[in-house]
Amino acid sequence: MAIVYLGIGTNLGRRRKNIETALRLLKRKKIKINQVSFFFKTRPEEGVKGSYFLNGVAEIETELPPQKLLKFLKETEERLGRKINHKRKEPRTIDLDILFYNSLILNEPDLIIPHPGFNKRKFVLRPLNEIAPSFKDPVTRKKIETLFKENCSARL
Ligand code: PH2
Ligand code: MG
Ligand code: MG
Repeated sequence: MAIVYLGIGTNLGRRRKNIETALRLLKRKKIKINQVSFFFKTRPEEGVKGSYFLNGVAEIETELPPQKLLKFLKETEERLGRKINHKRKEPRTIDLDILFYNSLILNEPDLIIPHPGFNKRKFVLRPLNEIAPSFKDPVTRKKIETLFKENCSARL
């Protein structure tokens, strides 16, 4: 069993409903949802178009290896209306990103774990700090609460 942290974001349509549907679909694949953070409104960053996001994170437990989990997350995004070959900056009904997979460090063309840039993103660190402050980033070996303080607290 792997403990995985997922980043969840939506900035199109009925955002709360999108999140609820996504979580329900995850459970169907024998994915256990251990914790879900609060979701909060954020401004689109990094050039993403459209209006506000709802962002949060979830801690799940799964037997799926990373690539199979990625495939399932993409299928779930598609079921919620996201196009298969979506562009990076398009608004999205749901975006499900693998932030951490145990303490794995993975560098594959289509899957990098930990998720690149997570430690600069307030919309990830803030909810992650709520549910997993003591989790250690395997790259910097710093706790989430430390990364949160270093990168976010001054700008909250
Ligand atoms: N995701 C991005 C880029 N920009 N901005 C916000 N506020 N929330 C996101 O989830 C987000 C973003 C890439 O997927
Ligand atoms: Mg993303
Ligand atoms: Mg994504």
